Amino acid sequence: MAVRSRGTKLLQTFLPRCLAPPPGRRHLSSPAWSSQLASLPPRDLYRLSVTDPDQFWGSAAAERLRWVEPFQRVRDCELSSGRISWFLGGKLNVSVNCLDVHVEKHPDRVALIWERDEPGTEVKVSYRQLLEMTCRLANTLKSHGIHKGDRVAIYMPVSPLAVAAMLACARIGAVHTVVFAGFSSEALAGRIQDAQCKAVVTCNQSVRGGRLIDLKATVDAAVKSCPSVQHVFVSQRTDNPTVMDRPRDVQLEEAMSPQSSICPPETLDSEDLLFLLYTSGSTGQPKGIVHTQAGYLLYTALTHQFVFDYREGDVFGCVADIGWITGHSYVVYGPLCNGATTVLFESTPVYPDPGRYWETVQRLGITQFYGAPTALRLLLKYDESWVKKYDRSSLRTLGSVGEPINHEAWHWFHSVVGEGRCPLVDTWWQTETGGICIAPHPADEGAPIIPAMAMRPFFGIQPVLMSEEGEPVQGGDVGGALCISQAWPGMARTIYRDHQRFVDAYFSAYPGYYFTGDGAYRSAEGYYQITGRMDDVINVSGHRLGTAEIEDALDEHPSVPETAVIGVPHHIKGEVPFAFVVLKEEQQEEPDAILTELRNLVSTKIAKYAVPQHFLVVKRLPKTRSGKIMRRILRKVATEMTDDLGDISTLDDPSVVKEIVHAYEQYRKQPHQRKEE
Ligand code: 7RM
Repeated sequence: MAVRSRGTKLLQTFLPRCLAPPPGRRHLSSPAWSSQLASLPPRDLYRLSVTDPDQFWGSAAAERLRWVEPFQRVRDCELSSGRISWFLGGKLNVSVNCLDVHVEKHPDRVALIWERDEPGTEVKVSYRQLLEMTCRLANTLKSHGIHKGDRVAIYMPVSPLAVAAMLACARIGAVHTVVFAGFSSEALAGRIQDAQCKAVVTCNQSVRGGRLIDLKATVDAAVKSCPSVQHVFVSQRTDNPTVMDRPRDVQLEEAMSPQSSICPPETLDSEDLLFLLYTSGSTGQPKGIVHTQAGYLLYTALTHQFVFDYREGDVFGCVADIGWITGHSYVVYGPLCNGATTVLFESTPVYPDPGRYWETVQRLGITQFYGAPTALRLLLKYDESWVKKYDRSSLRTLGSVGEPINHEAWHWFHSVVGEGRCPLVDTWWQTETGGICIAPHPADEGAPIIPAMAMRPFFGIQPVLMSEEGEPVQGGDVGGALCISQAWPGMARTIYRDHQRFVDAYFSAYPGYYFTGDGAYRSAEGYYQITGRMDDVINVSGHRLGTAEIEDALDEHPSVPETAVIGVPHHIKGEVPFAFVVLKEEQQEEPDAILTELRNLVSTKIAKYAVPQHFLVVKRLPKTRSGKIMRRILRKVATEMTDDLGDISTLDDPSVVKEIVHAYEQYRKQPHQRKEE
């Protein structure tokens, strides 16, 4: 039974007086948005959300989510200590909100369209089927000793079973941590160990771009060093056999089939953990970002509706992998909470040819297409006929995420793909923010969209730009460090088992504010443009990588005393890692074999995409007297901007600069280096 909280009533008496919608404004038709809020223009909703967050979020949570017990208090947040709680005292179940509520109303509506690697072999899963699959999987987990609070690693490609595994965890109150199925066994093991996972859910193989990848073999290698893992559940994605180590290994489909298709949902507190997702920071191990139940779900549902102008009957196509936060929020939780039909894209943008995305749009009738700039930059190199030969008239909104979108890609996406008639939303957000924070609001008719600008804060988001002195910068046409001054329901709650690291990373640079790590510019009109990372995190094809992680992997090589990795621009991937490597004296003459070993090290320790595109062997690194590597100088060298090195007076020995510039010039002369660009 749905229980309404006090917020709804409050809002209904409050709204008509102060925020009457202007006449003639289009009604935003979303099935789950029932009150007068629905008829308000987004601009007025934004004002309400920042002037009275309790009112706004309280009503939204009461109306949009089904509660087992109503919450007693909308929020209790103190940014300086990283204490963030929303909808206190409320009890609910996320899987009920994503499944059961829709099965009651429209059991046969398609929940998932699994766009499998091979074009034309898509599989549709209704809400009823997804609920049954989720319950069977949940009962399977329970019968193998997994209960509320236990952590479960999901190492699977995008598929209905992967979604069911996430929702099955949510149903029984287990905490999932999805690990991108391209990560190496060591990266997987590190995450399993940090989270102390009791089980891993995987597939025998994955299929991508026509190629098979042995996921189970990677899991086997990983769990050797993970004593917490009691079971590995293996789904059969391909017909090829897998070595099973029973009773540890459990064939998933076999185990599910005798299970009941009903699983009573666990009642969870608003602030119980929903999932962990590991993400790179500027130092140390990846951080287990913690998201909780109600606030996260509500925030993804509202952003999914408003930013993409989602309406009932739409086919929502976010092509992200579920291993990234974008897949969590806009393939799974946001769309399913809204009762949408969501596409699971298993393939690649160029398989079997560069028309794949648009052929899929035509075949599935996709209405919103949400992708990454790196893929767009790759596709725009091909002839426009790859786009134009497919009917894209179903498209209504286009979206971009993951990194700054350059003007060329923006215009190609908007004019060629969208024929100039679909709003293109550049959406800025992070693993830590849970959902989109800055983006145009296409549902707000008449609001301008300026190319390549993330534009406007979402409901409840108050961006602040900070000067180098740590003071808020006022006015327009200014830049600074991007912070957010008030808590919002979708934000991360902590770093798993390391709250101090959470406070240090996000709340101590500018006390009282959430610091994003990104720089931004605010135009005279008050619109925001993200300029990129300010810390030692680089963004390869939209995926975050800490330079420290790569350095850690390289430094393990016995012949390598020291390395420094920076990001350099790349025309397709956005950025690629560039490694400066110091070799032991005796190795300096013949570095090629070592460089090959270094490439392998990074690939096995992290993932293939983390392997530096460039290696430059140097005698020593530029350091300050306190021993800090001056990456700024390395960046200038690698981007060939040595005319303007800035202040090098703090360098311990300024002659090192000449040395490195010389090494770089030699490197540039090697013919094989040039053709890689
Ligand atoms: C959703 C996601 C977060 C980092 C973030 C930025 C960069 C993401 C944009 C962007 C410019 C954008 N989560 N970033 N979106 N930069 N414009 N629209 O990507 O945790 O993996 O990465 O990605 O630097 O801090 S993430």
